[in-house]
Amino acid sequence: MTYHAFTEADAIAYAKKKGLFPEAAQVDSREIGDGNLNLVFHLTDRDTGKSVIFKQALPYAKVVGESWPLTLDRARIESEALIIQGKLCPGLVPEVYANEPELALTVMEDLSDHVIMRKGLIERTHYPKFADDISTFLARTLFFTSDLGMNQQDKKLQQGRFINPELCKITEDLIFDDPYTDSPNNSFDEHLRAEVEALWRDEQLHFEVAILREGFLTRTQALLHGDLHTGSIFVKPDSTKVIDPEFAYYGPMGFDVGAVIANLLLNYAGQEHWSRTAEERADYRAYLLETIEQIWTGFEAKFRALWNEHGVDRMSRTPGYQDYYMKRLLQDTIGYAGCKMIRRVHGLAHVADIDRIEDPAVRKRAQVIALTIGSALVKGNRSAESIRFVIDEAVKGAQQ
Ligand code: SR1
Ligand code: MG
Repeated sequence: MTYHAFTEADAIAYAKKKGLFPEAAQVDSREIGDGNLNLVFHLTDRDTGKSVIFKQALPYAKVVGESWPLTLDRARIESEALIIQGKLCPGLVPEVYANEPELALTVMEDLSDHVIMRKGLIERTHYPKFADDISTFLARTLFFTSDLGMNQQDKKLQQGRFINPELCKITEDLIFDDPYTDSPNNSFDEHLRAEVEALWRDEQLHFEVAILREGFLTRTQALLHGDLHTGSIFVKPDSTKVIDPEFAYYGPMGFDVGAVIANLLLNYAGQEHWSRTAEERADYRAYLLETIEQIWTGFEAKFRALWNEHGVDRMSRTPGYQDYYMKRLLQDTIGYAGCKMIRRVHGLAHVADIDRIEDPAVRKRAQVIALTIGSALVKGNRSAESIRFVIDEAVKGAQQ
């Protein structure tokens, strides 16, 4: 079948043709995609309740329109990455039922009993299993796709399947370039102009971003998810599912760990509004910071254990090397977390945690908190010694 963007009716017809539902079934189809790039259809059989998700890539970036063409190959990358992640972390990603490259379509498990984590955090929900689950996901996917945990020739071949230049270019521009200059891609409230212009002039910040950008462009440490924000994570109090790895490519590990931390901190900034009282705000912020600390400590312990037990590289057992590697990974995590916070305040794509705050004065306070913490993380990344640095900067950032 040649590529065409599905309507809700097309999705039903295709599902029946492929035998996912009987021909006579009464199937409801709803387009529910609220991301920046793709169509997502939720299909349910009215009688049996059986449901599946169809995710279809559009040949352009939905958030901008047809003027921004985008490769359909990202659907292949996404389903291949999901399959690799599913093998390494059973239960932590949705099951892929089918993949149709010509239609840029992936058919996968319906996760509607979960909620998108960004929404859950805005509602100040606690997820007691999340830190353990996401640190497992990060440790296992990053370790076993790296030269530490996989045959180094196989890794190079695998890298070839995940070059992903067009989606990397989005990241290179939107995260590591546009926010630091007067780019037409930026979009921000006029009330924030002075803060944004100060950031455009901040050469110390630009110097650190240039180093982090170089890492993103040149370091092929592990197969990354590549876009691990809280809109790419479905949660329930007892379950975590990572979705949407269409940005997957071989890059620096800290980029994925930093993405999770950044998005918890964006919600931390947004609590200026979402918490109704000072006490509620202090409680939920403490929960977010505790979660960040648990994610890093859990990740580090699991990654070191995998290294000690399954390391394939003789030289990586050289005394002192693991400590050196983990410290650098922590510093990268902190630097990338900062970049990922800053881009969501005045770059092209924002986050609901801050953008949905209606009162401009409160929204501005949240934006300034996010920019302050983000800049501190970027500027301090190469001297940070522990995850406490992030916690301390978050507390300071909220005190202004
Ligand atoms: C044009 S795409 C904008 C953003 O959406 C995706 O989720 C990525 O974060 C990308 O940077
Ligand atoms: Mg996405």
